[in-house]
Amino acid sequence: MSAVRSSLRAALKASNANVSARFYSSKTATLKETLAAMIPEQQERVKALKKEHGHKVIQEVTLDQVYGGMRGIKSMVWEGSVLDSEEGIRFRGLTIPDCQAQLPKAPGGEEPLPEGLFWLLLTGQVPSEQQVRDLSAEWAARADLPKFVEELIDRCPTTLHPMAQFSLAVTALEHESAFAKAYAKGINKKEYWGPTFEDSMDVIAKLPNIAGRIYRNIYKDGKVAPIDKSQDYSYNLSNILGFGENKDFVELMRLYLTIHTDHEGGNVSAHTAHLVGSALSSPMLSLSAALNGLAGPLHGLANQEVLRWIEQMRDTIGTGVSDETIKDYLWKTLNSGRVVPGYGHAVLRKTDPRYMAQREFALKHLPEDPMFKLVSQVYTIAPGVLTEHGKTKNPYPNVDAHSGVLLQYYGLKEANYYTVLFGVSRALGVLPQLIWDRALGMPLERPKSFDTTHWEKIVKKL
Ligand code: HAX
Repeated sequence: MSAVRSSLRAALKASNANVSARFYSSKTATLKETLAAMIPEQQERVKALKKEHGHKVIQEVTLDQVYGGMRGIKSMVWEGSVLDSEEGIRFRGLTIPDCQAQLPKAPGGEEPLPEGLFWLLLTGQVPSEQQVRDLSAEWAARADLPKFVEELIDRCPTTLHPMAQFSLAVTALEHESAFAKAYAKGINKKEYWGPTFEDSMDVIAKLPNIAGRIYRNIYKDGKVAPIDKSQDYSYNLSNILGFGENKDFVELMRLYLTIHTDHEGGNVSAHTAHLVGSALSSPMLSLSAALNGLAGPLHGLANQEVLRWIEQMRDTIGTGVSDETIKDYLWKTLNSGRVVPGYGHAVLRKTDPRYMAQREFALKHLPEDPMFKLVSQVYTIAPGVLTEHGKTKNPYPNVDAHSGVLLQYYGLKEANYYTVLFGVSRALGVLPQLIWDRALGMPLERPKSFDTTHWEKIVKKL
């Protein structure tokens, strides 16, 4: 115990952590204390792993992989989650149903709180109820935006896409970055993780105000409700959007913000956060870069595209139509050279468990909604059509195939906005890794590239 205590003290000192002395039981320690206690052991573990096995060849890489978006090349470290092509995501070993069962919930709530998932991703531990309540309170206390960021959002034209506004506002938080300030003063690299943690907590705490303000400005009256310091993160986001009174919507947000957080390291947004962070850009700049990647239609923007596509389908063919009519509509989409949004995945080869979690929610709360029924009907037909089409390696639905239908049911009908909610959640997934990247001293990321002439020479010699 005394060895643990002394390594903890050393880690806290090294991180410049401003924490009060308290008993470091795993059920009462703050998140920063819990993390600080883990870092020295993990540093030693990685050091020993590299020393003993660093020279070993992990896998061979084909030219197809080089020209194929680096698909499947095992080359990243990501502590929070691992994606299995058949089973789907596990967060620190827990499946989505495990998280729904084990993570703390709001009083009277049934869905897990994203605060708990953030804790789990960062530490690998399931927090106690009190630890999660304290984290909700800490985020609420850090939630205020600098005046100039509010004004920046308010000055954006309402025609500027919400994701562009979101990324702009997160970039502007750079002004407050503890990491950038500490770096400018010459912080020792062993201490990087401390201000990275503080920035990550700050930026996450401010996202409901940023995301909510963008929504209220573009689609409503521009008035932004204050943060309620006695409430959880998802309630506050819902309330700013204008849905705080609707308990089911708040529950949906808790589930939504939990399941969209993390999907291992190679997806565009996660990889971008890690890559930009490897240059020692602040958490604010790393996150805003990740959000720009999330805003692409092959990644997070697919949730917007799905709802538009479903609405167009409904407007063209109506609801309560035959399977054959839906099949024809799917073929029309494919034959026009477009993708079926919400279907396919770079890694998954089965239905995404994040889709299933949202489907379970819909079956419980809105089983008779005509749009849900349409989405369910597509779910039974699209995999067969995509298989017959013969291109996609995965004909099953991904996370984005379902989220819009849930949001529109509760009145959040502005599909252009949907990826912002994904972005709020994704911050909770990519920032824990950035903190670990700094704690483990991960270097600048710099893979090797060649032009095609050079690749021709290389492969001809093989
Ligand atoms: N509809 C039609 N064609 C599809 C398809 C779909 N849903 N999914 C894949 N394909 C096509 C690809 O375009 C590709 O065609 P080409 O050979 O002509 O280029 C071919 O099938 C092989 O692709 P793949 O290997 O199966 O898939 P990738 O790993 O290259 O891409 C994508 C994965 C998710 C980008 C892809 O499935 C897609 O475009 N899906 C639709 C958009 C979407 O739902 N994106 C969200 C994914 C989840 C996510 O990141 N959320 O944030």
